[in-house]
Amino acid sequence: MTMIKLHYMPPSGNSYKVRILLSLLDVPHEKIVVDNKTREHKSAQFLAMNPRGEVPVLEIDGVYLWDSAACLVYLARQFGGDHWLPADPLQMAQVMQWVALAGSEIQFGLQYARRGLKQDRWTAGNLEQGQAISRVALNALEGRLNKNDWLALGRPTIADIACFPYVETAPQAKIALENYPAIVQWIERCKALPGWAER
Ligand SMILES: N[C@@H](CCC(=O)N[C@@H](CS)C(=O)NCC(=O)O)C(=O)O
Repeated sequence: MTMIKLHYMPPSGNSYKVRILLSLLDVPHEKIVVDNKTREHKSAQFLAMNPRGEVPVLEIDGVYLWDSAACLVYLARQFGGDHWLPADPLQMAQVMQWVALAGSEIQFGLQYARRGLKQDRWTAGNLEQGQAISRVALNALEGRLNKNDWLALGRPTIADIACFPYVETAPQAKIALENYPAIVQWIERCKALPGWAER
């Protein structure tokens, strides 16, 4: 039987994406907390698992997957049949364009602006720049969700999971979601899915 371990930090939004899918698919796994206080994720031992020194890392029978997007792809295809990430090339690409948004404007805008405010650590521009990048993502999401319940394929997929954590915490990046009513409704729709993990 495949042994799956999630190396994560409880407050990490990128780890939360993986926790959501593990929970939705009810995949047996072990959780290993990485100690942020001792900067364990920058240790030689951790860097051997993930050269970027970040969580999450998903360990599958001794194989290490880093980046939440890779973890979602693996779990969806291994345990979710065609539901969360279909094998059909066109459908897969329609899901992956939103996963790509999560790794670009959402990370460099919403995630880093929030982190800057919480930790006073600004690695990719100041608050104003972060908020401007965030709005590119939020406008794309709002435009899509205005006319659709889900980001891709008319059903929940890893597109929704990948975008969710840092969109939900947009107010912590000092971006009010009141101006994005379709996003606010989508957040509630996601949280109502059976098996959705608590933050
Ligand atoms: N693109 C990566 C980003 C990972 C990332 O930013 N991880 C953060 C936690 S959410 C981290 O490990 N930060 C530790 C640090 O920067 O010291 C992913 O999606 O997994």
